[in-house]
Amino acid sequence: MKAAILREYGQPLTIEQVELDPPKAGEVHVKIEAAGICRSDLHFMKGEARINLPAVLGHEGSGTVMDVGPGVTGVKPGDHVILSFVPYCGRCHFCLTNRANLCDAHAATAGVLFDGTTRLHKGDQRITHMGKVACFAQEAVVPETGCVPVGKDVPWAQAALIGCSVTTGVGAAMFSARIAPGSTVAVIGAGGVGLNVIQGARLLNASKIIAVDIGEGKLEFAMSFGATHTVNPTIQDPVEAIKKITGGVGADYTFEVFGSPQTALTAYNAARKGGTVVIVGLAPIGDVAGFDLVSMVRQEKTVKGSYYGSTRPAVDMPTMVELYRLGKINIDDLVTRRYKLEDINKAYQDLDGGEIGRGVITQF
Ligand code: CND
Ligand code: ZN
Repeated sequence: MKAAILREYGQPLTIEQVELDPPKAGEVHVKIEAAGICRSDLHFMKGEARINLPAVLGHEGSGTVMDVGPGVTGVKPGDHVILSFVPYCGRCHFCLTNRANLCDAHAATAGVLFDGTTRLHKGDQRITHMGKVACFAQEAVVPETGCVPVGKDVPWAQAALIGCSVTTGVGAAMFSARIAPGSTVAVIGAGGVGLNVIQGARLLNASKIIAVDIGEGKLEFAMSFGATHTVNPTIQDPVEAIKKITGGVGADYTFEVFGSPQTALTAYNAARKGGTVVIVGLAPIGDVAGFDLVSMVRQEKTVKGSYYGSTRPAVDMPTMVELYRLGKINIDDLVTRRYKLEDINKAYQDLDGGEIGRGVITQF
């Protein structure tokens, strides 16, 4: 089958024919129908994050079940599924304490399936599966717990986005921050994930929702997802601007959704006394942000990370699907560009070049 392969950091992906072995016990063979263009994959392409190479990237996907390995009971051939990039073991400390997004068994087997091996290879050369999803390919073999069944009424691209940006962004607002009604929110970075934090804040009845982005087009687009105010840090100091909009105090909740020390510091400094700073963006490995320690103590600021929106994908993705069906979250307008798998490098140039919304591969 055809897949986009990352062979070297800093180099374009190459479209190649590779082999995919049949699913083993507890695994599912999926035909990929849509795959989202998320910045997390770009971090690997640029070497800002590390993965064993060669690798098939892609962690935001949807598809049709083709066949299942022994013991699989949750899905059957023909089912439509959203792929989760944190399949869970159901037995570790985190799975058993309602935090399956932090599953230990998944973390211990990064880039391979739960049994420690890959189904992807080219002859003798083993190929890494990003997030146990690897959906920049015609097909994938994934763990059963990485498949979330979805109704056939949900279009493929929209289902794929629930696989990362929607769940990560809306989840960050809903579960990581638990935004209280009437509170003020600032979101630094209004890309595919940030727009979902913004619409999550709207869903939770935040009052002022301030979108911060260096792209004017991004800011305008953010208004249609619920932003009430916009700030362009290339034009004005973002911390001063957020304080001004919030009556001089700063926002109750700030979200960093780009991935850099500088934007994390903006998020920290723009949070009000007693406020919560949620870090969603993945900064390049090794980067550190220096927060002022005294203000953190005297102002009791909370800084927290948010992985996969602090969701339990198996139960929270169906909630996202329902919110989409009810029109309470807008995924249709998030899908702004469609690509063929062959054009994946162009899709990533567009992402890095600041195109609005989310690109999705819909032709394999
Ligand atoms: P995308 O590139 O679509 O959005 C990032 C946005 O940040 C863009 O709109 C940029 O214009 C904007 N930006 C860049 N610099 C600045 C700045 N100085 N100030 C304000 N805005 C700026 O990326 P994405 O939405 O796909 O991903 C965003 C981050 O989230 C990225 O680091 C990705 O790896 C991470 C992420 C995290 C998780 C998770 O589970 N926590 C899941 N998926 C992606
Ligand atoms: Zn992602």
